[in-house]
Amino acid sequence: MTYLAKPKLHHPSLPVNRLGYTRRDYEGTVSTLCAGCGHDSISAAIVQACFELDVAPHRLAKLSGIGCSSKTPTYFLGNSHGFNSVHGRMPSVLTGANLANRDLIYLGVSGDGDSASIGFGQFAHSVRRGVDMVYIVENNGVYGLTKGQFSATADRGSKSKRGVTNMDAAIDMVSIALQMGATYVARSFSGDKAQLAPLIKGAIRHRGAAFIDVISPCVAFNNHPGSTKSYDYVREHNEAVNFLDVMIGRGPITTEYAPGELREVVQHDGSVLRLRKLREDYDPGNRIIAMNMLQERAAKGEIVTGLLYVDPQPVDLHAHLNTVETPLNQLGERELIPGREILEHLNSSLR
Ligand SMILES: Cc1ncc(C[n+]2csc(CCOP(=O)(O)OP(=O)(O)O)c2C)c(N)n1
Ligand code: SF4
Ligand SMILES: [Mg+2]
Repeated sequence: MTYLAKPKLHHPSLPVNRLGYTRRDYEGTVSTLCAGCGHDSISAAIVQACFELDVAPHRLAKLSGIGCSSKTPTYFLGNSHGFNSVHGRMPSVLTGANLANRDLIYLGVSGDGDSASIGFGQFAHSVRRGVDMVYIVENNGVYGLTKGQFSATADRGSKSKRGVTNMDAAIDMVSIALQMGATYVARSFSGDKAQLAPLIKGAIRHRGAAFIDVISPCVAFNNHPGSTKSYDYVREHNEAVNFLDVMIGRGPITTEYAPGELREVVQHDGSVLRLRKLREDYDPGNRIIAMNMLQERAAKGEIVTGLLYVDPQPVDLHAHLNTVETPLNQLGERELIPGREILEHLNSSLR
């Protein structure tokens, strides 16, 4: 396979972040996806989020499964760790990597086929275990890579490009993530980078299972009238409940916000999620309200977007398992060879 590298030359006036990197330093190779594919816009939002958060590229690991969506990690964060796994198996590979080295940021990128069909069990269990990760599903309602079969997230009654009606019930990934106990749950649209990039930033700073469902139209197979995952349909039926800003340290509140419209959530790591409320009655701190609203709106054919739920004090898998703080590859001889006495004590406790 050939990958097209982008030219290394950077314009000298490109802005740099606190680490001295330009946005270009967070890009990958040239995308081979169809022109206009929503997935490329998600890659651009990931690049923006990592650039703005001053993420050191070597401190991030990107993992994926199989699909057009799962190919995208090649097109962003070219200087980070990467693992392109088997179809539907990204969550278990990510879980293993995270258990071995808790010092990295884990970004799982998957598709609706990869996560709602063959990998549905893996998705559900990684979320219910509270793996500290950012899990992004690039949701186009079809298997794009294998030429447009309905996926399990395709809405009942929606039509394929050839006019066939989908008769099966849709799996709503956001509802499942909420039910499985994800502690940061959001939905967005690939065509709305201003909404999506801050949601990714908030998820990166979250210390628990963060899930983002991004509706990402497939221009080749699912962007026609009759589809509920087309650019036109999503633009017409999108209802954002809030708009997020992520502040590292408390910045002053700008005049953009009218008093009463703002809700601040301080996360475990000190970052502040500043939510501009677009709906007065929506509380992102209440899992039940989020689940009810999603169901009500879905019944009307509406797509609710924004930060739907956040628990600012999540408890992740490492805390559940009481694992050692040090990444396993940094453990020294003293910790790994505890001596005869401790070993005998351990063995006798297991007899
Ligand atoms: C074990 C296995 N089964 C089936 C396939 C064929 N396959 C490749 S990608 C894919 C679906 C991809 O759909 P999705 O995750 O939605 O990604 P998209 O291409 O739509 O972004 C399938 C079924 C495979 N590669 N491996
Ligand atoms: S087939 Fe669909 S999902 Fe795949 S690259 Fe083309 S537009 Fe994107
Ligand atoms: Mg898909």
